[in-house]
Amino acid sequence: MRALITGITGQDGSYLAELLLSKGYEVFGIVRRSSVKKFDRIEALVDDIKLVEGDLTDQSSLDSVMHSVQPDEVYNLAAQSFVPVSWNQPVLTGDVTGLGVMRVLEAIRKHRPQAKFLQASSSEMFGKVRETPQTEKTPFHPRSPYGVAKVFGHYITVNYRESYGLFACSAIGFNHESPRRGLEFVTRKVTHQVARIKCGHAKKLSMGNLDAQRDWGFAADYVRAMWMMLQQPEPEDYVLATGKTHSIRELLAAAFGAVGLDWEEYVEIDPKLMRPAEVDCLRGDASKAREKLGWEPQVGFEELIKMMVEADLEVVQKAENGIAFAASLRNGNGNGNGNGNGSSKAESGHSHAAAAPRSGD
Ligand code: NAP
Ligand code: G4F
Repeated sequence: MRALITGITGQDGSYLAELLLSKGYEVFGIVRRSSVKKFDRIEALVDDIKLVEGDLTDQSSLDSVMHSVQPDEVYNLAAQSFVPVSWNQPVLTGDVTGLGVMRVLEAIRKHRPQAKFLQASSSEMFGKVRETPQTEKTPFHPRSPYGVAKVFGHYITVNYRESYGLFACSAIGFNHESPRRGLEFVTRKVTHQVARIKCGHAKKLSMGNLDAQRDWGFAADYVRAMWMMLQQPEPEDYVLATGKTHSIRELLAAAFGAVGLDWEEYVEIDPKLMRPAEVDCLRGDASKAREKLGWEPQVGFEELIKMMVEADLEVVQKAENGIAFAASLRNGNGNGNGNGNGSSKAESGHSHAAAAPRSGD
């Protein structure tokens, strides 16, 4: 079997690539041209996967990839996925996160109509929720340009299934996290800063709305459900969620608590981090996925946050070691041992190796 993943360099893409390789798939991933290659999350896999250049804003690149790869399964995980950026870059977000889905579907329709297609839709589509918990039947009321773009992506997936008979499915994913989560998202922002505070590198954590509530699960569980969706006899849409909701305050308590600190001594509110329109509370009902796919998330909230804090403590300590090693080289006494054990291959071999912090995060 041959799979094509858009967004393979992202959090979910890296877990999905690992899962598909473990099942014996030949895995292709679309990557964007960039002046600097940022393949941190898939560094351990680069010898086992095939990377092809393309961009969701460019139809011709998607056509040519689809024509040459001829995949059996296509997973569309690529998106401008950070909600606040969607207010600053609404047109780009609409182009990539919304129209990009249609471009991938067009490429499939023209060059590989027998391929099965998975769209990574989002609980952000429920936005100002009409009912709780949210199911596949709950009406949408998105609250950001990102959410609006995802509604387009969802309905164009349904439409290509109904118009052209494509095996096209929409996975309505609630928030899912991991040590590989981008540093701008709230869970990773918190766990990474907790690690920095614990190691003495920071004193404060600036936060936005502490009242928001999310249904948080573990990313590896969610990509497993995406794969299961494409193994069904019929293409259908599924909510993927844990069914449990926690507030940002509870997230802070869990993360600081994991290293024996009291969050209230470190957190300050920055009004600039409040959103123009907020999604107050999300809680998903994944009964359909449980019953039809036999899917159950394996990792709960407390375990997830503890895993992320521990991974970030490692990230911060490795960075410290790297700085110490560089200093020892400058001073002429570096021997490559002890503090300087910074082999990137070894690091990325860690099963949930966290993405290294990037400048500006
Ligand atoms: P992520 O870490 O932000 O990854 C996004 C991926 O999209 C990256 O590989 C990125 O490539 C790629 N990308 C961005 N713009 C592109 C473009 N113009 N052309 C081609 N590739 C492009 O996101 P994630 O958390 O893994 O989420 C995966 C998908 O699930 C996204 O569609 C997201 O909206 C959706 N989703 C996520 C969650 C969640 O909680 N994680 C929940 C619901 C839905 P670069 O590395 O080059 O930037
Ligand atoms: O972690 P977040 O940025 O995730 P958000 O906006 O829920 O979106 C994520 O989940 C969606 C699924 O529901 C995905 F579709 C989307 O791609 C992305 O993966 O923020 C979570 C909550 C928000 O209510 C936000 O206002 O945390 C609140 N928050 C409070 N302080 C903060 C902060 N969020 C961020 N990023 N940074 C803060 O300082």
